[in-house]
Amino acid sequence: MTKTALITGITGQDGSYLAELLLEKGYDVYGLVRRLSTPNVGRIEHILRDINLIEGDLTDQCSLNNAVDICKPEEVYNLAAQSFVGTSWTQPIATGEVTGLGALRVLEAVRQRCPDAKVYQASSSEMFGKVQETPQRELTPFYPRSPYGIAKVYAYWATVNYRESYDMFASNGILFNHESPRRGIEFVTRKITDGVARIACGLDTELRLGNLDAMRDWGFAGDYVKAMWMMLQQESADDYVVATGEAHSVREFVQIAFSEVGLNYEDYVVVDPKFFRPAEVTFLLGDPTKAQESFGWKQEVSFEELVKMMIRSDMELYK
Ligand code: NDP
Ligand code: GDR
Repeated sequence: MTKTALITGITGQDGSYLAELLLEKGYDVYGLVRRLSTPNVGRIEHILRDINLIEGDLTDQCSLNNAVDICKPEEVYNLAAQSFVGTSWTQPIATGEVTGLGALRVLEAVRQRCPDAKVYQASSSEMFGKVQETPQRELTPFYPRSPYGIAKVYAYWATVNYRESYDMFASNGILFNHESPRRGIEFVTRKITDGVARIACGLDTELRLGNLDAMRDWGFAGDYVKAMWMMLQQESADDYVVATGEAHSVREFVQIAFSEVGLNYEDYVVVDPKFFRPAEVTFLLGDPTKAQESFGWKQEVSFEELVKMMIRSDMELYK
């Protein structure tokens, strides 16, 4: 029997990989897309014929109700968000509306229209913020450090609450940073690989960055969308950390990226206070034991392979 899935945020990095995965598994895939002056379908251009797009917005309850009425999904993946932490200080209200309340609206649409559907909520390691223990696991207390982190904590608890209040199948994936050649250009990994490729091709002379000592647990987005799907195949809903269990600094990422094209980062990187954040999350490191033991998830792409994959892709683009 063919299953039907609705993905909010299908035009984003994760949405595009998840859509590919679900198509491979034989799903009917529906994606929610918002109206923009120019459609942002670059990441899903190659599968546009295989998926169905429904217009809607996480700030509009009617459009979400309508979307679930149209596709009657068995699985709903709520990946849509204002997902850039930096922007959450300049647009805190919009971030709260979309990233926080938006998740509640998705839960409401499912509760009212298709209560048997399983819901995946894209929760984030940013909820741990000023970390209360290392490594961070499912029971580590939250201490968000940005309006984005606050909004994700709201969405996390809304998901738990709908599970407990209405017996809905609603799971949180607490995912640590995951990257790919499809990563948005303002996130530090892609900003670095794009910048290095530009410098290597003679199009730029410097790369301006913020805190080089920030530590992140970085994995490959293609591996992480598999965990999302696995979570919804379990007997019951639950919350899981997905991470590699390895932390690296922004500086290490920069070093490997420049050395891939035979350059020394110290000759090109300029630290610019403009890219420092009002409050920082300095050391994120996840413990994925529960996801590994419950459904056998494992990381396939290593940190070094990830950096190299992203550099190769950006070099191709500029060549
Ligand atoms: P992206 O920023 O690449 O994608 C975000 C998606 O949300 C886009 O499709 C965007 O659409 C959509 N969107 C934004 N605002 C709205 C709105 N008002 N209504 C409907 N759709 C909207 O994020 P990622 O793919 O990297 O991340 C996916 C999810 O996982 C996000 O919720 C993110 O916060 C979360 N997350 C990500 C992690 C990561 O490392 N990547 C780690 C942990 C959590 P458009 O194309 O129109 O802008
Ligand atoms: P993050 O990702 O905030 O972890 O959120 P980002 O790549 O933006 O920052 C990672 C770290 O790098 C430092 N940094 C810089 N960051 C950016 N963007 N630009 C710079 O020039 C720069 N220089 C240093 C930052 O200070 C930070 O410490 C991502 C998003 O995908 C969220 O949606 C998701 O929830 C979390 O990962 C887990």
